[in-house]
Amino acid sequence: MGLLTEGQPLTWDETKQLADHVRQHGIIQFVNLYHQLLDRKGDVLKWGDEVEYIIVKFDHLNKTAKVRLCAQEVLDQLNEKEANDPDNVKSLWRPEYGAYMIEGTPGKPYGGLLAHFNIVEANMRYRREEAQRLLGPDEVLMTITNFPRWFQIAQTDITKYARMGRICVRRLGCPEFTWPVDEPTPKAGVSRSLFIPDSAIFNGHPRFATLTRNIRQRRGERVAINIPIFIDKNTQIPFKEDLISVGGDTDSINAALPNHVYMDAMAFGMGCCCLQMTFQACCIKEARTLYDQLTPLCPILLALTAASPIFRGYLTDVDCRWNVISCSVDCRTRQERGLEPLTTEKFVIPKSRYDSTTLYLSSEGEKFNDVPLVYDEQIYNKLKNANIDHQMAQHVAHLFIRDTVSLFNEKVHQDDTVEMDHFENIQSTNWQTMRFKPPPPKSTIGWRVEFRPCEVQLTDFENAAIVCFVVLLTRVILSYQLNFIIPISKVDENMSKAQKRSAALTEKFWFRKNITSAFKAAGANTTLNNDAVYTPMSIDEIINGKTGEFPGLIPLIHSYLSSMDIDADTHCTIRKYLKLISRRASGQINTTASWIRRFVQEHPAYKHDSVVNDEINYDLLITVDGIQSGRISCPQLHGDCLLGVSKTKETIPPALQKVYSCTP
Ligand code: GSH
Repeated sequence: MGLLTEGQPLTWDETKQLADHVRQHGIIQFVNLYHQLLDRKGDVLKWGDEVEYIIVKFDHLNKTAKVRLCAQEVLDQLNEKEANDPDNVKSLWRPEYGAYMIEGTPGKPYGGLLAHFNIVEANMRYRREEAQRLLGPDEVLMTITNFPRWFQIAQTDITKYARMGRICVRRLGCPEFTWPVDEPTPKAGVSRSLFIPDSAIFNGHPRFATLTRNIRQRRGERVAINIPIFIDKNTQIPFKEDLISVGGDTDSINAALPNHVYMDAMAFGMGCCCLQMTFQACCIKEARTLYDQLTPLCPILLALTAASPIFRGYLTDVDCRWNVISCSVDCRTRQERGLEPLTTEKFVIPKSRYDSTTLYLSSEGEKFNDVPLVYDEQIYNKLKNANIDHQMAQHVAHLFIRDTVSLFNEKVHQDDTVEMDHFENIQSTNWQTMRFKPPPPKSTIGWRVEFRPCEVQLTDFENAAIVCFVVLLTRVILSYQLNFIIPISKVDENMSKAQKRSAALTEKFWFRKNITSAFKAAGANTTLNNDAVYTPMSIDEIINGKTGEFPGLIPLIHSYLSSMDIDADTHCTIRKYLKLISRRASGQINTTASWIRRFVQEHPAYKHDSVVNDEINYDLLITVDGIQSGRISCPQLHGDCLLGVSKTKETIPPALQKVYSCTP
């Protein structure tokens, strides 16, 4: 969770009037900070994970599961410890978009010791237990990317009620997926969703509702999310729901595509959970390198962590949340989406503000920036005139094509020499696969990058495995000077592929052939569209390697680790993590998405009509609870990787603290 400005939110009309003010001052703030901190060097590797959770309430008598709208109460208690003793807490808790979501991070960032890999999972477990203790007896904290069964329109009821002449009198369907139960309000409130009540949005802070309202108002209509339905043998084709029966208007009817699951609110996207990581680099140059080198890995990690095949109670043809969130915050007007000629807007903008990065920032990446960049030229010129280099100026001028979508009265006028809120305002609502983060003013924190694509996994073991894998990759990238850069257009193509059903097994991704060529050599000898640079590879080949052709990321990590002195417990933990990643990549074990899909398809109550009904939803979540708590073993998801687990600890033994350092 980034910026959480306190205060009184302005209306959308007021916010819109101040859009240029925010941009102008945001740029001044960035320039001031940039020059103050450009030469900041010598920071050490620090990193941390962020896990998002949802709270589920079970009704065992009626076999239903609902999202429990209690995040505020839970956070109030969780935050007490931090308020009393901020330097000595083992976890930090923050709100997220849903009133049923919370986000947890370790109390302090981890550092360059290899032994830190041995405490990640234990800390995740600590967090899970800490929050779980505050919940009711039938409530469970879950790391599932998406709550499966939101509002569903009951197709059979439609005919029944039509016959009774009551079609518009009663809302048809199943609005009872929140606890407390609440009704959507299609004609009032911030999201005006046909399906989700505003009470599902976290209301302990005005940011989330304000973003929801402003995104809708800026766009000029409700957001529209259409995800292809998974067509099973009994799926009703064409699949088209009776939106009028749930209060739909012409806009929603026009927005809903046939054979797609239609969703109309920010909650469908930002209400999903992910696993993020942030890395502190030693200096700005290293941060730019990491930003670029991790960019081509985003779609690969998205496919590998795919965990969301169900949306609004239907099996879909995608495995990931990414496009759903992207559409759920797509505030572009019709002109900006290229649907109408530009008359009042400045730009046609190809992507939503939640999307993949479009620009490499390092000198090695520059020539691979092959996607025409939409950026504000005036802002670019200002930045250039302030001695910001071409790529960084483009990057910021690109972020700043967006309007602020959340502004607070108290924050309109700021001291640009010391504050950064206007910059952060735009930065923190550009939700891209990677985020380049300048050091906050007056802090000891250095230049950082955030890795944002991963879907959250069911167990702490899996989440720790992914975190450790990505952190180790950053070490290997820097130590071996690896180069993953391919044209950014190919990364975009990979992002679309990564979300398809079973992508981890069936898709081929553009990947750089020779990743060990030093930057200079690669820059000098290769041209953009040269087949010599990149080639289609399966996730298995990328992760595990292909004899004689590609070394594979895991073998590279093993080779890196073989030169390090590691204690036995840490070594054992890392090996288990890498084994899990390796087997997911090879298809020996399922991705979370494939496992969930299979669970639904094999459930006796599934009618092969793509519908995930209450009973399946309940059984799925009960099983997830069993798996994440270790009561149910799931070889399809974990193979034998969990055997003998776990030697992870909550603290590092003092003896190990001095010995190992994996700083390159
Ligand atoms: N849950 C999201 C995902 O699955 O990718 C990521 C979290 C996120 O972006 N949350 C929004 C936010 O603004 C909530 S509206 N977070 C703060 C930030 O990005 O600085």
